[in-house]
Amino acid sequence: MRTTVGIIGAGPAGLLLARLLHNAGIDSVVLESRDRAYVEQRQRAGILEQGTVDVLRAAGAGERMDRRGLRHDGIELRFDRRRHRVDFPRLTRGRSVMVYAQTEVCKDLIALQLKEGGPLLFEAEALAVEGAESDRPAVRFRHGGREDVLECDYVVGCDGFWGVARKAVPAGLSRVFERTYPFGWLGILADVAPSHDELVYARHDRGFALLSMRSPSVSRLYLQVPADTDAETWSDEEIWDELERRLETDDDWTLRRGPITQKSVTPMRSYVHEPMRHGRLFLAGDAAHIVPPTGAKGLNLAVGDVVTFARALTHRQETGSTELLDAYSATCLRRVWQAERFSYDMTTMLHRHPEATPFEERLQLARLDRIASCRAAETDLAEGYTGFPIG
Ligand code: RFL
Ligand code: PHB
Repeated sequence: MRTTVGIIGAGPAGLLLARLLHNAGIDSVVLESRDRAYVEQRQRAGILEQGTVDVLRAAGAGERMDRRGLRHDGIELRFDRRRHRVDFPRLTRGRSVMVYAQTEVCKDLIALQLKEGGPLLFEAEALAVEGAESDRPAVRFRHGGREDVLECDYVVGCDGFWGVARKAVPAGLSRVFERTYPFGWLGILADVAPSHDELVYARHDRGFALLSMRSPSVSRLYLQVPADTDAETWSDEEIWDELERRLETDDDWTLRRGPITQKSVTPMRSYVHEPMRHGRLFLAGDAAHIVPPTGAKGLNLAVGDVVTFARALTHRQETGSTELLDAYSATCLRRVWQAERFSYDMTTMLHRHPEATPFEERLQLARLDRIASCRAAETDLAEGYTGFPIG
């Protein structure tokens, strides 16, 4: 098999890249190790930045999002039983975010790719990227019980944190910047209308809690738990009781309960692999970087990377210049580090660290109070949350 761009992974990064390249008249093949149902059901992100919404619309993938997605103009911060709303459009000259699940973005992009785009192979596992330094890189993969080779002009590793693409960068040329956290998130999906019309991020002495949603009738909620927690050790009633405690306020707000349809624990990590390019191998999305989910940035970063790559390759095809491809890693990393900083700040401001001193706990409250009382601090949060510019 031969193609211009070999894409490993059909998460949001790989699928959107295939769409952007198709729209630019550049052919690609997508290899995905899992089956279609798995990719379409994997519960993950829920918040699309303004820039991500704009990119999906421009790519012709925004039709269902515009019908089903929920535009949100703010979030609520809860601390000390107080509530503070951050109004995005007021602070950012009109920007907002969209609540539209990653699963839905993937379903939309898969349907478009199968209808209009190039090959998208499910249950096709990339085994290794070969010849990244040459001008004929290749992906060795297994599909239908057979090993095969995909020859490419470029390979883009969109295969997530556990993928194989990153391993093709020689150890001596890689630098990894990493931080793990001693806690994770217990996430639930529940068949009950959200108890608030916007997302609620709560700092509580017992730990962080987040109220989010998937639709007007489905709630998504998270609780900070110790990193090694087994989700099954929490009964449904214990989960609701703990959410209620951490989200409590001084007014008459109440938490609606309903049947829990899914629960799982997600570990938290900050991770950046530099550089994001080696020869003709480019890394995009979680394959190159991870942020803790508190800032809702992971999917949005993946979108920024593949937009940057598609622009750079289009520029190369149109002008013959490799200038933008050569700048790919540096261009992406600037935005990645801003998102790393934002996600780290949100995480450390809102979570209970098991070793935090009373002094550090007071500092967390002071940071929240600063956001609630100072427009510059609040604007900084609103700008970070609604997203940093791509490119
Ligand atoms: P993905 O989605 O992990 O997709 C990688 C794909 O590659 C496939 N793959 C392979 N295919 C072929 N051969 C191989 N050898 C392969 N190895 C792997 C995998 O099967 C998979 O299909 O990476 P991508 O595309 O970079 O997208 C990244 C996002 O999925 C991720 O950053 C977000 O989900 C993070 N995230 C959030 N991001 C946001 O922007 N907003 C949010 O609100 C948000 N909330 C979250 C999140 C992540 C969470 N978890 C579970 C980690 C909430 C949670 C709980
Ligand atoms: C979600 O709805 O899954 C979600 C929302 C906001 C976050 C993280 C996850 O910061």
